[in-house]
Amino acid sequence: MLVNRQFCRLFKLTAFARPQIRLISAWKNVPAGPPDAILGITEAFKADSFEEKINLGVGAYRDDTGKPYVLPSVKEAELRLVQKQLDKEYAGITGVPAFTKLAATLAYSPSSAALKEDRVVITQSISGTGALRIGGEFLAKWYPFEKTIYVPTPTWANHGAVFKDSGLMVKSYRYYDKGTISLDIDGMIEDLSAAPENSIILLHACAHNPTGVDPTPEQWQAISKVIKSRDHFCFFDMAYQGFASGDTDKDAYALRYFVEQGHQLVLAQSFAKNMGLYGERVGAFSLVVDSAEEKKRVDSQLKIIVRPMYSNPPVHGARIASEILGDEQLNAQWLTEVKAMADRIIEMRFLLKKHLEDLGSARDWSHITSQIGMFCYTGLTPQQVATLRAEYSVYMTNDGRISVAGITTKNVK
Ligand code: IK2
Repeated sequence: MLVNRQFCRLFKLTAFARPQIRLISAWKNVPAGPPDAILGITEAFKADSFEEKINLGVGAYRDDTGKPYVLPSVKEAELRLVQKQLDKEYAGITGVPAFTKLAATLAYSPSSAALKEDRVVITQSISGTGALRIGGEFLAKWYPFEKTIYVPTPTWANHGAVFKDSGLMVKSYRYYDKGTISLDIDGMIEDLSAAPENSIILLHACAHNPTGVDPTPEQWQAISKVIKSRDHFCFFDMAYQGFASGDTDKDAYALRYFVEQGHQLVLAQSFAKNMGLYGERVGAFSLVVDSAEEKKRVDSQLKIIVRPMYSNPPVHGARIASEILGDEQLNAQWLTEVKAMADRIIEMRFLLKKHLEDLGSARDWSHITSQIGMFCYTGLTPQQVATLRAEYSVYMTNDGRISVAGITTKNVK
């Protein structure tokens, strides 16, 4: 029945019979979508009443008490910001300039020729996901060849959706060998060679999510060679700089090597993990271009892409990151904190492996300690994952990925 407001007033219908101007809801045919592959696990975890439940789903760092960790350097930076009594004016479309300059230096290194020659275009982004999206949109609009991006199998669960929604075609290349629990370097090289020339190749700069398996420097060199020989274009995703080895320079090896080799590339950076700024959404998207003149043109088009999406980015998190990166003493402190987070994860890997062996597991668990970064790709089957969840309240993604940061000295056993 069509019920209008006058009718409701007349018959004193209020809360229980809401006035409705449509006979049929506009959303009647919207089907329920599946829960997010990663964040859906946190929802299920929260609903579990078992006291000793463990969430190894989402890739967010926890301290040894299992609590979210605010880095002391971040707390100090926030105190300094409060004392500065800054205003809350809009940032420009490409964000806080001090932040983007420092973010580029962190990624490409202070001695980067591309930076010195003013050939790096950069914009602040809504964390790493936003950077990937800006990159996807830019390539979909301006990449002059076939707009297909090749992502590793497996890859972060959100990559496909981000790039597809940006307007790119998404295909995959072999990356991980389940049999050897290591990099399928031959399969990867073969697939990159077989991809049509000028394809876009997504590369995880370090701490590959979800496998925790990174190429060695020699393997990166071979990858660079095949990419060059096919004139492919690289899209680096660096969401974990510092988290893999505890050293931000070491973790930027692949990116810097590719730039040195003359690859024109783009980069998505996130400060969610290495500064623990998850909810502040601090990131950057950058492109290494040919000249300072080209930089100006590309920069103008980046602005045209960002403006209708979210106008300009939030300032607080970017100011925190600038405060840390721009102050020698605070930066040194932050680097020791990044190292401590990476070291705690490494320690938990050793403990987990040791307990499995002490308990008499006949399986080879050496991959727990050979993999790096936040995640361990355990090799557990979806059925085993379901059993762990139903019978022990241990939550992880269906592919058997665990966030090692969710393990503590108290719950590891
Ligand atoms: N790229 C990769 C490879 C990532 O892993 C992430 C963060 N993923 O974290 C959640 C999880 O896998 O459990 C991102 C990009 C984007 O991160 P953000 O947008 O938070 O900076």
